[in-house]
Amino acid sequence: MTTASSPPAARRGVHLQGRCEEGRGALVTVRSPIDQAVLGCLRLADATQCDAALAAAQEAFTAWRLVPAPRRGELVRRIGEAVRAQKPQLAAWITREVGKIPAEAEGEIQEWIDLCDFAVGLSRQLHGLTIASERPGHRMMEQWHPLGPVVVISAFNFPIAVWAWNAMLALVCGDSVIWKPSEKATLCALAAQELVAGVVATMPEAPPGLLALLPGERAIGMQLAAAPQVGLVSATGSTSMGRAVAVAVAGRLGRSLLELGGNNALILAPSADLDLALRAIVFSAVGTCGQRCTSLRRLIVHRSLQDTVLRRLQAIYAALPVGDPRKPGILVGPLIDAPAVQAMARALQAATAQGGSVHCGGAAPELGAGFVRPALVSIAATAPIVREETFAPILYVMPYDDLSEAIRIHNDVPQGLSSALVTSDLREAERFLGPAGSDCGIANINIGTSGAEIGGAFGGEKQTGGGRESGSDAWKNYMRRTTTTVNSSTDLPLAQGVNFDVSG
Ligand code: UN1
Repeated sequence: MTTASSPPAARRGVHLQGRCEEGRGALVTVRSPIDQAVLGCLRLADATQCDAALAAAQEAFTAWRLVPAPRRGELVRRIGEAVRAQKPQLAAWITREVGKIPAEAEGEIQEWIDLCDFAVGLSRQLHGLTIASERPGHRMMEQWHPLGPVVVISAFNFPIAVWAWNAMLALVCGDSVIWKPSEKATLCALAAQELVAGVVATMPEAPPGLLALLPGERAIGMQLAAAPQVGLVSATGSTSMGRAVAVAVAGRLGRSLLELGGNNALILAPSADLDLALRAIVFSAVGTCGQRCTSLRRLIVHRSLQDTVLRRLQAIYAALPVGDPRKPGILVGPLIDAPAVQAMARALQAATAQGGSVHCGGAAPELGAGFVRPALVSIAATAPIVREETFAPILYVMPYDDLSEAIRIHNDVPQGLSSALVTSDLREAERFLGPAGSDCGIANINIGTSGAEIGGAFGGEKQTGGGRESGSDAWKNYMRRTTTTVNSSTDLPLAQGVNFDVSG
C-alpha cells in the first residue's frame, strides 16, 4: 500500500525497476506483454492494509472537504503541470506494461492532462441552482458538497487515464481517493501514484491519505466496495466484475459508477464517404489491439457496399504493421496476456462454427507469444458470438438492407457503450441520434466508436452499467446534493397550502 503521505523512506519502496516490498500480500512478478521481460515485482496489499487505507482516506476526507474548491483545483493544476513534464516517461510505462504503441500511450497521458485542465476550471464552477419558492419570504437552493472517500477500480487497458478521470474530479469535488488498479497494470499505477505523491507533498493543505494506491487482488476490490464509509465506488472493467461490485455496493445502499463492457457497432450507409469510413473503422477496430471498451466489434454495412468494403478492408488488414510497439511504424502491439490470445482463438472458432467466414487474423506466434493479427469475419447478425464482447481485435461484418433493420441489429446486443453511423444523409443521421436510434451512451456520426474526448460524459447503457465519467456533469457523481429552503419571513406558511394550526 502506498499513500500520498507515505514517508519518503516508504515511498522509496515504489521503485519501478526493482522490488516493492511495501505491500504485505502476495508477491507478484510483472512481465511485459511485448517480450515477457520482467519489469519488476511488487507485493500486493493485504486486508489489514486495506482497512488502514480506508481509515486514512476517511480522515483525509474530513480535512480536504473544508479546503476551498479553487484551492483543491490548485492541487490538480500542479498535478497537470507535473504530468506534462513527465508525459514521455509515463507513456513509456504504458507501452512496456500493457503493450500500447507510443502514440496511443501518449494519448492516454494526454487524457490525464486534459482532465486536469477540465477539473481546474470546474473547481470554480461546482454550481448549484436557486429555485423559486411558492412561499412568501422563502428561498430555495441546491448546494453540492463533498461526498466521501471514492474508490476507483480500474482496468488494464487504460491503466492510468480512467483512474485520472475519476481521481482528478474527485479531488476538486473535495473527496479522497483509494485506487485499486488492475493486477495486470500495477507498475503504471505506481508511476502515476509516485507523481501525485510528489505533488501532494508540495501543498500543506493536502492531508495524508488523500490519494492512496492499493495494488491488490479481487478480494481487495470487494473489501473496498463493501466498506460503509466509501462514498462512491467507480469501477471499470468486465461486466462480471461490475456486477459483483454493484451487488456489494447495493447491499449497503451505496453509490456506484460502472463503466463495463461494450459491443460497439458502426453502421456504414450507402451515402458514406468510404475513405473516411475505412480510416474510422480500422482505427476503432484494431487500435489498442482491440482492447478498448470502445473498440469497434461489429460493422453493419449496407449490402450494396459489402463486397467493396470487405475487399478494401482485407487489403488494409493484410498490410497492418503488427509487432513490438517500441519499433517505429508499428500500429498494433500485443494482447495483454496468453488468456487474451486464447479468448480470441475461441471466439474465431465459435464464429466459424456459427456459419461465419474468417477472412484473416488470429494468433501470430512468430511475432511473440502475445501477438495476434486483427481478424475480419463475415457473419450473420443472428450468430450468438456477435452478442459477446471479446477483448481482442475481431471485427464481425454483417450486411443490412434498410436503416430500420440496421438500427435493430445495432441495438440487439446486451451492451450499450459506443456507436457510430457513417452517412452523408442528414435524415439518416438524425434518426440514428434520435430516441428510436442508437441505444448507446455514445452515438457518433462520421467518426468511429473509439477515441472520445474528455469533455463529454463517458459511459453507456444496459450491461455497460449506466455510469458516466469524465466531462460534462459527471462531477456530480462525486458530490452530494442538499436542497435547502430558507425562511426569512416571520410567518410559517406550509407548502401545498396545507393548514396545520396548532395552539399554545
Ligand atoms: C476504455 O476503454 O475504458 O474513447 C476507455 C476512448 C478512450 C477511452 C476508452 N478515450 O476510446
